[in-house]
Amino acid sequence: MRVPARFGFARNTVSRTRGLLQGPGLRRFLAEREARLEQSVFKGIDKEQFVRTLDADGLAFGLKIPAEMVAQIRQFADSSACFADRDPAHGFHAEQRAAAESVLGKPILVAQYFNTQQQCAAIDALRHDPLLEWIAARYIGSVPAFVGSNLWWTFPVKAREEDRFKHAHLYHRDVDCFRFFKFFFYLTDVEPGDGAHVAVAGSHRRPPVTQRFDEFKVRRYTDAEIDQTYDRTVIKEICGEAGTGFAENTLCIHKGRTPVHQARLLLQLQFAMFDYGVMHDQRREQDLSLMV
Ligand SMILES: O=C(O)CCC(=O)C(=O)O
Ligand SMILES: [Fe+2]
Repeated sequence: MRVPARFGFARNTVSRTRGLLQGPGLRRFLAEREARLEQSVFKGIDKEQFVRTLDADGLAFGLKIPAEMVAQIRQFADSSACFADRDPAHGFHAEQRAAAESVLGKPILVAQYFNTQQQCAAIDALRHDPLLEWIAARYIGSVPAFVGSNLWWTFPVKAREEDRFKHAHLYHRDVDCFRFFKFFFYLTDVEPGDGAHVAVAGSHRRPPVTQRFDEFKVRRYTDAEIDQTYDRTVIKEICGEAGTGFAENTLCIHKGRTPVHQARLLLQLQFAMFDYGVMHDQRREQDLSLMV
């Protein structure tokens, strides 16, 4: 899937065909969410405009989680173990990061929670929010598959280069499905220096080509390659207070900045045309263990 999905014509053909086959099912799905829109926690969003912007720019802004929901997710994070480098054997509680780092013998750049949707009611509510599901269906053009929630800390550390590479702190694009996108929500205030997500608006339609066959490749890019290819005005460093949310088709060039001041807690909800079972955070409890 990831290989054919690198080709624009394959992405468009598969999306259109599936949209046609699923017409009635999609209309029912949209109508059902529209009937429950007042239950959404997101108010004052022009949903048609949101989807048009997401389509045109690969990025759409303006979502905000209510403060009490932010508090519930923070509470979940404070009371649960996170896992260094997303490794189920490397669990620790965030306030014990220093001890975990001495066990691992390196700075911890990223630590992720597991089974978040099952264990945190606020995350489950967001995943089922009628506005988010409506946007997903309309954008994907067929009944959307929810493929996973992911909640992780990015810590302000002198990270190893291999960890910055592994944890997407170098520019790249994701080729996860024929049609897919992600909602991102900050659960901490993110100002410059706090590990902002950076994305290049419009680059889902215009990948950088600085090497031969680049349009079909999936690789990491240097900052210089991106700065040379795109106008500064379309390179967006996305900041915002806790609760801020946006949607991104991560075929757009993007990266996480390595924080230098505060840690960033981020929730991501991903929707796609198909679920290949590789983006979710579900792990068997018996496979999880604490380091400290
Ligand atoms: O941590 C970030 O902001 C980047 C994450 C990323 O590359 C992704 O979610 O696809
Ligand atoms: Fe990514």
